This record gives sequence, C-alpha cells and structure tokens, in this order.
Amino acid sequence: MISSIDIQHVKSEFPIFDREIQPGSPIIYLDSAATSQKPRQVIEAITNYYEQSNANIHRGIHKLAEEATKAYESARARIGNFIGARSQREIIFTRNTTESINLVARSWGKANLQPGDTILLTEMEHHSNIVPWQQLAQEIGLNLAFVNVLDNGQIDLEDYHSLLEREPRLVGFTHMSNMLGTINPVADMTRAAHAAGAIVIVDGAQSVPHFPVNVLELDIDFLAFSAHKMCGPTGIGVLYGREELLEEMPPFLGGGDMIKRVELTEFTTNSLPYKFEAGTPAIEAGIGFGAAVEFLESVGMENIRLHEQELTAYALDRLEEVPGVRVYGPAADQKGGVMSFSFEGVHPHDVAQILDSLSIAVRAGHHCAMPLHEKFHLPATTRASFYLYTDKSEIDRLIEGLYKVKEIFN
Ligand code: 7TS
Repeated sequence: MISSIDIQHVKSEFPIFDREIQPGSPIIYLDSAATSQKPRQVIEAITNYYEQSNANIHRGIHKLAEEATKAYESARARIGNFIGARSQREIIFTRNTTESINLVARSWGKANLQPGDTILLTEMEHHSNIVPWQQLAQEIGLNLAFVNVLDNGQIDLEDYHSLLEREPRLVGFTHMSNMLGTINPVADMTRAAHAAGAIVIVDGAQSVPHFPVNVLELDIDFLAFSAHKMCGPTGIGVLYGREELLEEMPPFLGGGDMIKRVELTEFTTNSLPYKFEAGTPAIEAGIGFGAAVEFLESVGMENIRLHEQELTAYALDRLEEVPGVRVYGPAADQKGGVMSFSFEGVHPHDVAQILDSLSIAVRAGHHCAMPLHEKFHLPATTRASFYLYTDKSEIDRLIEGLYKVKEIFN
C-alpha cells in the first residue's frame, strides 16, 4: 500500500513542526490521541475572527455580530455534513466529548431512566464514558453492565449479545479505543442494541478524527467527539443527537441563549440546537473547528485512514523487533494508530522520559482507561499515537529511542 498523503506537504501546514526542541532536533510528536497539532488554516481562522469580526453571536444586529454568527453557524453546518447528520439542529456544540456524554446522561438519562434500569457499557471505555453513568447510577439506582474485552483487544461479541438479553435502556461504547486502538463494529453493535430496545451512544473521540464516520449509515442515536483531537482548537466538541430524541430531552444547563422566553418563575426553551447551548460559547473555537473540518476534508478522510493503516502495520512490525516490548490490542486491520506497549523491566514513565530527551513525545500512564489497564494487569503503558502528519521515519526514530532505553536499562 502506498501512502495516499503527501506527507511533507501536510506537515508543512503545521507551524509547530518548524520548532526545534533541541538545536537540529525537530519534535517527533507521537501523542495525537491526547490532542492533535493544529494546521495554519485553523490558527488563522481563529486569529482572523479576533482581528476582524470579534462580537457576540445570535444577538447583535451590527455588522461584526452578523459576521461572527455567520462564521460560527457555517462551522456547525460543515461539521453536520462531515458526519452525515440530517440537519444542523442535530449538532449541539459542547466543550468536548466528556461534556457531550454528560449532557446525554443528565438530560436523556434523567428524563428516561427508572431505578433498576440497565445501562450497558464496555470494559474499553475512556473514563468519560464510565463516570457520568456511575454518577447517574448512584443517583437513581441503575445497574451498570460491562461487555468483556478479549485478550486480543477486541470486544467479546458473544458476551455483548448475551448482555443485551438484559434489555438495557442505553448502550454506550467507544468507536475506537484510546488505549488498544481497537475499532469496534459500530453498525452491527447498533443494530443488535436497537433490536434489544436500547438507544445507542457512541464515543467518537478517537474515530471521527481518523476515518469517515457517518451517523446515518451507522444508525446511531448519539455521537460525541472533540475538536482538539481533529486539528481543531480545545474548548469545543459536538454532541450529535437524533432530532426526535433531542426534541424530547430537557435542557442540560440553564441561562442565556437556551430560552425562548423567561418570566420570573418559569421559562420556555429555545429550538434546537440552541436549547442545549446555554451562555456565550467558545465562538473562536467553533470557527476554528469549522476550519479544521475543511482542512481534513481537503486531505480526505479515506486517505487519512489509509495512511494511518499503513503506519500502524509498519509500527506493529517494527515494535515487535524490540526485545522486551509488548504491544496491546488487535492486528493492524482492526486497529487505529494507537500503540500502547509495555517494556519488560522498565517503567512506562522512564520510557517516556528517555524518549522525551530525544525530542520524541509519547504519553505514559493509564490514558484515562484505568479499568482497561487493570483488565490487562498493567499499572500503566507507554503510548505512541499517530495522525495524518506522522511519517515512517518518525516511527524509525521511536524504535531507535527504544533501543536506547534498552541500552540504558541493561
Ligand atoms: N473518549 C475517548 C475514547 C478519548 O480518547 C478521550 C480523550 C475522551 C473520550 C475525552 O475527550 P475530551 O476531549 O473530553 O477530553 N482521550 C485522551 C487520551 O487518550 N489522552 O488524553 C486524552
């Protein structure tokens, strides 16, 4: 397979890669699962808003307010198209994936769940798709069930189907694991969940940035994702929700913008999506998010997936060469560009620190997936994660770095 991305051109779009951490040593950024780097066009969209159109949105009738509102709302439309939503009313701006999931738990959950109801999650969830459900479970007395993850890093589908027999009201799972890189069969899992009478929320924090995701094709009810992992700014994310469900849900936060009319003792809610967007939002971040999606579309999501598949296969091969290294998760065709590994006899933080001294940025820890680490009897792992700007020579540098770790610890 030949990379379908002109990697040098893509890289040149990211100003941060001009930086040298030590003289002659540019950054090797292998921490994109935590947050991605930002291309010039995103940074410029944000700067341009502040320099040319800064104003609050949805309320002013002056020129600047009109421009700001138009830029923010066209970002929403672009993002809606990007994930195949039927309408912009289905695109709720939040702060991040975490807030999107909390919105569903607080709003849909409180309105629809009764004591004794079951929520089905998986053992490979990020804390943000566990803790909000635990909080709700404590409050209203729900049962939480978790689908087993197999040793090869895949969801145990047999266990999934048998847990669906408990008739959960809601099923929530990640599209792609941020530790194992596992890509889950969302369409099949959703079909089964719907057949069992559940609604489905998908955590798209690691999928929407890396391959084409279409909410209609997948037929999911909710999708949560964050701009900052997909070349966009921090401070903004999306909750996609099926319009019929959103219409029935009570607001999450109360305040300005989410109302139609307020009297001293009561209020009526605004229409979608504003019903869920209380207060002045991160306007520049919304505009930057639109620019990020435009950038990703110009490269092509299929191309990004092909490029990352090639990197993943290459990295798995090369990591296996290093004595003492063990990578977790499935084979390359089932996996995104996330390599969590252990190094026999060396603590993950030491691995990360030595790599850092070589200008290689990786993450060490539990990656907000403590239950999954426990499952694999690991206190922590070192994680290298890739994106559209990662190239093979950087994986080679990582491997050289790991041989250096070996040398130091022998
Ligand atoms: N879900 C998954 C699968 C994630 O990987 C993350 C962030 C989140 C949810 C939460 O996203 P946020 O934008 O609300 O923070 N994952 C990581 C990570 O792997 N390292 O740092 C953040």
